[in-house]
Amino acid sequence: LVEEEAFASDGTSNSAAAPLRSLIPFRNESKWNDTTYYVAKKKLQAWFQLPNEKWELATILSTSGRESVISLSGEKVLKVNSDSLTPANPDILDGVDDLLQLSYLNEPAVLYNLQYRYGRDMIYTKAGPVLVAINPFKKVPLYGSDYIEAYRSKSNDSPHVYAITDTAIREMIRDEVNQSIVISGESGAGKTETAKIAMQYLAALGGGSGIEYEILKTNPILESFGNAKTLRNDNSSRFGKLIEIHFSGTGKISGAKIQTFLLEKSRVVQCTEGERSYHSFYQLCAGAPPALREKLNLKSAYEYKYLSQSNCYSISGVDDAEEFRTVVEALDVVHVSKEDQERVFAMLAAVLWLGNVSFTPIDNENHVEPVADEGLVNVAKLMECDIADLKLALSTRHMKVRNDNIVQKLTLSQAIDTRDALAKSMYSCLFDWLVEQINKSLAVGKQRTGRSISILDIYGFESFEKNSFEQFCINYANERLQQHFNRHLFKLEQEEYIQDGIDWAKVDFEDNQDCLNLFEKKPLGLLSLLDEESTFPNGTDLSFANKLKQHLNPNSCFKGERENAFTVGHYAGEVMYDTTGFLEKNRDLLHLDSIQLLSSCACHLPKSFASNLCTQSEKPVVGALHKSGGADFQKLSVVSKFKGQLFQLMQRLENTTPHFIRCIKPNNFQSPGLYEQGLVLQQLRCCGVLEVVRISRSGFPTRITHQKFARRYGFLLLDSMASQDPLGVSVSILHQFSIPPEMYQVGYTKLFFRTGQIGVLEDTRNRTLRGILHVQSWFKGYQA
Ligand code: AD9
Ligand code: MG
Repeated sequence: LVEEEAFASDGTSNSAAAPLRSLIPFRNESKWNDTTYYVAKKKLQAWFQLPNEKWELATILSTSGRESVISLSGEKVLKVNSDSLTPANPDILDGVDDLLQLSYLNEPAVLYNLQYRYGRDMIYTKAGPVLVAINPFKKVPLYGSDYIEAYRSKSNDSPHVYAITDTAIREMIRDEVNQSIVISGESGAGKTETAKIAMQYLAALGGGSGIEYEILKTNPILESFGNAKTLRNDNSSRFGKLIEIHFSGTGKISGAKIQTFLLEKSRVVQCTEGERSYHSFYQLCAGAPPALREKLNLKSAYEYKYLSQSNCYSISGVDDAEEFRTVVEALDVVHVSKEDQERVFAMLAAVLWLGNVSFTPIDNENHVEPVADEGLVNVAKLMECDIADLKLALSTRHMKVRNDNIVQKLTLSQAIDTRDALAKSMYSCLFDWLVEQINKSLAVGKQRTGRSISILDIYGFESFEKNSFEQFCINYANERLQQHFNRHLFKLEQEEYIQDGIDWAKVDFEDNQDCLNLFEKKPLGLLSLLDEESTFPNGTDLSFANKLKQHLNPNSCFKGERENAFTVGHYAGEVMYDTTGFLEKNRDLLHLDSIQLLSSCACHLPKSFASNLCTQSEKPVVGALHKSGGADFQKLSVVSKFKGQLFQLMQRLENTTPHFIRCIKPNNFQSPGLYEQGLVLQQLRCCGVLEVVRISRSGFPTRITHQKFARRYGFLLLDSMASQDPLGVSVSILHQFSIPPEMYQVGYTKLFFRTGQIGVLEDTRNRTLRGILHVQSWFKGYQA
């Protein structure tokens, strides 16, 4: 029974990945070299895309012209357009541990291979030089000292974070070059866990001095202060992190240094229903011992407005009180004194109490002042500042108009903004201060060789329904990292061809330079225009959007059709950004009055926050700090600072041999065993895995050593040819089966094939084997 072509072959239906598709031409190999040849054998398998975009394995029953008859699972038979079929790989390639071993490197083949492995708890797969890690969302038996030992001794060579880390160590020692492990992927994909797994391996192999223990203990601290429960991940890192681990001449860890990027500070004062603010707050509220509790006037989490607004206090399976003890223990290990720990907790409590400060009208012009209640009293006490100063800082603002210093009273919304800005600043300064203390404790010892391995755990490309300033910065960073990634892969590919004596025909290579120019060009790039608009007192999010349209429309990566929004064509897909809030977030203003308040505190922590905020400024403001005049605090805009950090990061990475790990989230439910093809495919595109595959495929992706090739196919030869050396055998096989010369290249050690060629040979081999088996069984029957 043949059903009429029931499915549209262009797969036009609903998919989250659909918008990305148009931008990334993933050239499916939908053509066999010679279809009739295959179909004659009636065993050809192909991928057929169902209307829901899922791929299903089909057997081709017959083909004539543009139409083929296929059978799907469940005996369903369909007549379809031959163009809607994509070749599938022979069974022997099921679950190969490097995607590049696939004969047909198309999207369904890649998806199927990863799924095949994932279903067997093989969460790691190589894509050439890149390690793909699919989040298992459950404990998998792949870690611990036995596994570490197996990778160290090379008795296990299946893909693993340990294997990548081991390679990094070996190459650092062998080549005397610094190494980096660059981990990316979207929220919840497993970057932070992967980074910790790599750190464990480094600590196991490079341990001995004890400093490795301190390094591992930085994780609970940074996760407490920089991670939060979000809708996507119960332990989402809200900052980027680079940890540089240094080694001594004997290969032992001698110290480390941590750099962090762009902490999401808005979370301190507002977060979405169902999400939490930073773990540190809940841990303190749940775990502080009675004496500390009393000293800080601590209440339960739900009594603090900053924490109660999102109506989410706990995380299933997590005991915040227990976590608090872990953090305190870790702070001890990295030598933060008990007194300083208490000050840190006082700052956390002060931030919480700030959120409870409320305001009351003082005149008929909407001006307000803080209510002198428990909240205000506690903030002053915890910050060790004068309550009158605090009150003033939260209700007035010093301005300089021409040459006059005037004091402006604040309206309710201005006062709330001022209060929240102070809370956000205090928290992010506290975070930076902790990182600084950790770095002091981990400071590289004297016997350093200057060799290091850096691990980068940074937010991946983000594209949501609504994208704001945060996504803008994150995606800009990813654009930079993608360029680094492409250049490196391209270089590696080139090196392998040259090493094996093969012509290096230039493969076409998509560069993202145009998109980077769109961001970085001066004076007419996204970043410059944003900074310019941010310095105009009358600049608004709308005027910014208009300015972009006015200047950037000719750029092919830019579209600005809508009001208050613009679209960037990123390497991973188009993203529309809503400009609402861009200017304010980029300015990130903290009034001079607030900084003065911090510097007036008796406690050394807020004092040091104030001086740190001053050193971030473009202009020296030390003088201004003591004047009552002066406008808002002048400092580097957020994007300028971020761009600076990013350039520094790229420079550091450029001087290392990179190793890439791409983490993939198989479903949005944090649930084990569920593999959603569409979601995985979208991420494979975004994180450049398909780009690796594409770059490799544009050349000769299948590589087999002459030995292996001769062993597998040698028996197909006529006797006279089979006795040669492996290279000779390889060449004879190629000739005997008339593989067209443009389909392969013969290297010194390996054969290089175009996509699909191994499928042809495998088929011949199988047919011959079947023939032999048939003869054998006939022979046995005859004997009996
Ligand atoms: V985010 O961008 O910081 O929001 P990450 O860092 O990519 O994100 P994370 O490492 O936090 O994700 O992983 C999310 C959760 O997945 C973890 O809390 C674990 O529950 C789970 N996970 C990730 N990797 C593994 C693993 N190798 N084994 C078991 C894992 N569980
Ligand atoms: Mg993380």
